[in-house]
Amino acid sequence: MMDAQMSRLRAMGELEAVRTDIQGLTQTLEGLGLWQPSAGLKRSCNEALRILDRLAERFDRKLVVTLVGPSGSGKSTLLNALAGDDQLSPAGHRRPTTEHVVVFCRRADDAQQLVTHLGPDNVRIRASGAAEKLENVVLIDTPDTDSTHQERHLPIIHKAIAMSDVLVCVFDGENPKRRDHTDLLAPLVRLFSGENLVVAVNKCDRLDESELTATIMPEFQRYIREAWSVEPTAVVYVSARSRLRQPQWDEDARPRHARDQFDRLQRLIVETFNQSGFSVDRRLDNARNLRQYLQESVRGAAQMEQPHLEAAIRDMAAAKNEAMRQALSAFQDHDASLSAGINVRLYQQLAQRWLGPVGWLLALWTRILVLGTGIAALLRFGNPVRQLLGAVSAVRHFAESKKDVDAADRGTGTGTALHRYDSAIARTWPDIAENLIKGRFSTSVRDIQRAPGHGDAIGQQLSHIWNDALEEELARAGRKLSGGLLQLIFNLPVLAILSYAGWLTVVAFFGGTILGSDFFLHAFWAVVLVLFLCFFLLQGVIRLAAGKHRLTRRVFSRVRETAARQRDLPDSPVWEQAHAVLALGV
Ligand SMILES: Nc1nc2c(ncn2[C@@H]2O[C@H](COP(=O)(O)OP(=O)(O)O)[C@@H](O)[C@H]2O)c(=O)[nH]1
Ligand SMILES: [Mg+2]
Repeated sequence: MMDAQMSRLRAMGELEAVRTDIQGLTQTLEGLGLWQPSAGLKRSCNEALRILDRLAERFDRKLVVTLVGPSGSGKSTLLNALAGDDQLSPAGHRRPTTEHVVVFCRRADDAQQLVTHLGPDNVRIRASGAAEKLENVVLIDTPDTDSTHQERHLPIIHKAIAMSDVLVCVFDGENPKRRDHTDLLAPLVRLFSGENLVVAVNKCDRLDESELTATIMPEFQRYIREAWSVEPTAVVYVSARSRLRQPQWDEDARPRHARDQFDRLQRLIVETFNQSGFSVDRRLDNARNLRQYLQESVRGAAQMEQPHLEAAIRDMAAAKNEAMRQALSAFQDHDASLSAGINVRLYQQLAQRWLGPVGWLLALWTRILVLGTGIAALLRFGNPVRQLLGAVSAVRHFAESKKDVDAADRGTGTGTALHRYDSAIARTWPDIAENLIKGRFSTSVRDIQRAPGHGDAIGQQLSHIWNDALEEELARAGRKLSGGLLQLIFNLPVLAILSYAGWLTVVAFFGGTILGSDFFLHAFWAVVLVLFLCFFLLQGVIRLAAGKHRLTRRVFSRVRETAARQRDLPDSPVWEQAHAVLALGV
């Protein structure tokens, strides 16, 4: 008893794990709205989750074995033969014969779940003493499919199958390889693991005995394996009608022989399936099979897109880099004030690092730069982001408003830069979009607004790269130009004069002599002149080492390098989903 409970608990746990996996898959698919197959796959996942719900509900209940197959193949006759009651499910030539799901079970409440989910009108319960051998199994016959009531019957059949554990697929032996029948069953069969599938070729009494065993059955077995890509637990030939209590053969259509495998089928149901505890394993098999089937479907669909999406991703990255390059070159060409701004920032760096009289003068000079000519450049340069974003939105509305484009064109290099960026993307986008569409992306990707990097995102990315590069270059130049030795050399002359004048003053003071004001005026000018001289020299050195154009060029080349290295295109659904679909294929 304990063992049974433990194994049941373990099974419930595994069922939950399967459920979580399928839910994860559904969530992934939900994020792939642009990839068209995702809708259908998501539907399958949801359907599978519903089946798992049913399965969890009936975990403790009897194994549900369902007969399915084309109309007239002999499902009802087979059920009657298995039940040992000729009248259990209506069979015959006049269509429709079976209009309801017929449930053969021991007690009426064995069929309760079916009644609840299919509706009482669609279920006929045949609780019978004849079912005494079926301790743990419920047998179901399904309604006709190709009758006038097909519309009404098909949903019932689907629902019944979703609540089944084992499928017995019945084929008409006189014409077993009917494509439409195998195709009709194919999507339903996929819900079951091979272990839980039985194929019965009925009416074998109509076929020549030796042909049946030597040719028909082996060929049929191969055919089924190919059509459904599954290995059923048994493929048997039966003559259901011969096994009725009263077969009532027509005189002109008596059986051609008495050979069949009905007993094997019956044993399978009454002995194997009927074992207690058997249902838990069967159900887990089905659940695992369902998960595997969904995972394979998703992987298979994603793999089909691989070459197209890989090409699209490669081209997107290349297009972005090329567009970035063009944008940056325009930026560089046009904006001379940028260099002035960079120059001011360099002086700010140095002012912070330098000590001594030259350091004070540097700080003063930086102030003057900022307040004077520098201020406009600093603002414009200090916030390229705002300029970029303004230009982006201007260019983005290209189609709607010529006025905005004119404004962008009239603007500085940044406007042209973004314009160049967008037109570079616009040139390459149609080809990329076609590749995406070949990878079954929605045709809405043709819209240029879908192109990665189109719009604000690229402005932000650019400003990010820009600011990083600028800070690094400035820090580097600042460090190089603030070495201790350099500071010492340039401060030394002023310090020497200061010390000398100080020395003379102090010595004179203690000698009792008071120096005249001429001395101090002279000393002051000597200090000022030398300080200015040193500062001019230092400016020369700064210009040589990090001339403003040189520094600007450095920043640009660093920006360009970083931009080329950037592989990701942030906030772009197309880019992200193309990657996600590729990842599903591995
Ligand atoms: N010769 C022969 N006829 C059968 C056999 N099984 C069923 N039939 C006949 O095929 C017809 C359709 O059977 P039925 O059970 O109603 O098929 P269903 O639509 O699949 O339920 C009936 O006339 C049956 O008597 C069989 O094993 N041999
Ligand atoms: Mg029937």
